Amino acid sequence: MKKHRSGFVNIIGNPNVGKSTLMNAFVGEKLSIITSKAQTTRHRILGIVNGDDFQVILSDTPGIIKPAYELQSSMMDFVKSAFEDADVLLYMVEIGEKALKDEVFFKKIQNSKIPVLLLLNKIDTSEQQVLEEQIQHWQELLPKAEIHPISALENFNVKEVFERILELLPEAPPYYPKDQLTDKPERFFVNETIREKILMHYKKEIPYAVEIETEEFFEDPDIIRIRSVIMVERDTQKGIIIGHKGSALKRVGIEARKDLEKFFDKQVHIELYVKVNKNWRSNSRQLKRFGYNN
Ligand SMILES: Nc1nc2c(ncn2[C@@H]2O[C@H](COP(=O)(O)OP(=O)(O)OP(=O)(O)O)[C@@H](O)[C@H]2O)c(=O)[nH]1
Ligand SMILES: [Mg+2]
Repeated sequence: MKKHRSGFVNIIGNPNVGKSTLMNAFVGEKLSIITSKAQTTRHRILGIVNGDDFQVILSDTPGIIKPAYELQSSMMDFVKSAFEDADVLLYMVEIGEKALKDEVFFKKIQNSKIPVLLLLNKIDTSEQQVLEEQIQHWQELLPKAEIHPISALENFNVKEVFERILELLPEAPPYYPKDQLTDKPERFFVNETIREKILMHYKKEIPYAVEIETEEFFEDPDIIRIRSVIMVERDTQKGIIIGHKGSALKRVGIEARKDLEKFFDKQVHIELYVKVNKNWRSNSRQLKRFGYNN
């Protein structure tokens, strides 16, 4: 009989390089939201891939930044935790990038005792010669890392990386039940889906000042009824979220509902409210309530 392999495979890297896109590609479900804006992911999200003789526990993490307020410090705590329990590190960079902007984290990768796969992402946007230069650049910076050029978006080389991960995982029994896909509850995915629509439709600081809290999640046999609050930091932001005669908020609700109906494979009814929660991003009690402080 084949031995069972299991372990933690943690994806880290700069903002916007494609970490969440890759995690979703591995899992085959949209567990993490994806947008073209930096700092889309705020949490550490597990995506579990199960097979008869393996369990790969992937972690998507926030992009590495220098924190300017407490929410961002909590986000970086999630990244730190991902360094601590990894069996394999997936360090993701995108074509054209030179190194992690945070030197402390970069040194950790350089000195890592566990296997590091450097995933050079978005190669669909690059030419062969540029790709070769990039590979050489990373080989010099991280001589111990294995370099894999990929396109998470186009699913290029993703399967090969997964096969390599399986070879590197230790022999171990599964950590989670074999039918489990993630560590996050249903409400979390509701919150994230709404936040994705806000990242897509509002400009500048607005998405970064928003947090979602789902107050009700009732599952009837044929419909899920949801009520969520969109929290902003200031009164002026509340008006912007709602928009002229409520039109902007309505669009968020409609688009979130469509995605959630796909996600839960069921009809969804969603009610959205907007509330001001002054400076929640810098308030540790509020952050804890929203699940940011471990
Ligand atoms: N062309 C191309 N675009 C990609 C690829 N992978 C991801 N993207 C795009 O890059 C953007 C960021 O992707 P995400 O997966 O949200 O990146 P992330 O690293 O999780 O970002 P943060 O959560 O903000 O740190 C999105 O617009 C993706 O569609 C790829 O292989 N090729
Ligand atoms: Mg992300």
